[in-house]
Amino acid sequence: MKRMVSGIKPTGQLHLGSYLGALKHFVEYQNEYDMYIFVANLHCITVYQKPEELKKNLIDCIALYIACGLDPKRTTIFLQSDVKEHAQLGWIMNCNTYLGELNRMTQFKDKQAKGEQGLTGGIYTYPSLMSADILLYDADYVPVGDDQKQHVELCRDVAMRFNNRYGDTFIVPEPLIAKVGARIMSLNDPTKKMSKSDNNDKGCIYLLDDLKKVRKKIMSAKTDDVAKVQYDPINQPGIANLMQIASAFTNESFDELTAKFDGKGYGDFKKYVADIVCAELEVIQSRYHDIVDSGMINTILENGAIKATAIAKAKLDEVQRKIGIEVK
Ligand code: ATP
Ligand code: LTN
Repeated sequence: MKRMVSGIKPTGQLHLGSYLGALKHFVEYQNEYDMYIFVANLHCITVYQKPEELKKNLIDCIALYIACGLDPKRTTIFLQSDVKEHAQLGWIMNCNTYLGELNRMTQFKDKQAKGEQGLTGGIYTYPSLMSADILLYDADYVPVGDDQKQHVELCRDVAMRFNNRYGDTFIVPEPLIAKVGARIMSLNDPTKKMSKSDNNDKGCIYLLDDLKKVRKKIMSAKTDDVAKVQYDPINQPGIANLMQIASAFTNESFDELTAKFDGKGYGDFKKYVADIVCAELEVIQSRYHDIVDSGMINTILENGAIKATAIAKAKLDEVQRKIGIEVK
């Protein structure tokens, strides 16, 4: 069975972008792949988090994984920091990654270009930790949204370089990017990625948002005056984004959606999208509350950490032997 690894940062609440770009696909893949899905809590502290909020977000994140359909019997679910090997291999990967490579990462470059203050060393070296997250598990595939493709490509380069220097050690993983939903855009600025770091709450639908609020955000999503439902991301980015969302939920093609709304207004189309999104979120939210009440999360994390550690430890031991930092 081929193996997959992926992580989601528990910075704030999970949103429709992380759901459609990543989580929904994890659920589909878990029948066919040996899945390792973790909460990337070490990645999220690259930006200051209030400790009490972070703790709540961690619990919500795990509860939402399960509410969205991840099954702890089939998928190993764990907290990144519970498997100490991530940080340790992260350092070794950092020592095998060139400054030039880190300097090319667009996520970091964008933050610098925007003049964001207080950027930490952690944000800069974040891709090295991400390489470790993946390589520890001999993952064949890494299912991610479009914005993470460059990081997975860097991980491939580092893995190949390491294998050349020290002999075959790592499987060189491939990013797995969904055809639909890989880049869900903000509802009020469809030229920007939907993101929890977005300051404007109207653009982002959180999985735990009140459903009335969800409907309102979709109904007031920014569109255009072309007045035709068709897939034209350049001239009609708002409508294209809503079509991506609808298609990711229903599997309808863009042509099918265009035919369905031929001669109808944007109001009808938005109502359709709002109905689909709210129906699925309603189920997720009700499961989420049951999971939080059940107290099952600690047991899931304990079991996940035991299973993940067994694999990660063997890989780290092999790496440490090969690079010569051990005496035994
Ligand atoms: P944010 O920008 O909201 O802080 P992020 O992308 O930095 O989110 P995560 O929440 O860890 O961080 O992302 C989890 C997964 O969801 C990743 O695979 C990421 O590529 C994907 N993802 C995040 N936002 C979107 C989006 N708007 N559209 C599609 N996929 C997304
Ligand atoms: N960098 C990712 C989160 C992440 C990840 C990973 C994804 C951390 N480690 C390993 C896939 C594999 C993000 O910002 N969304």
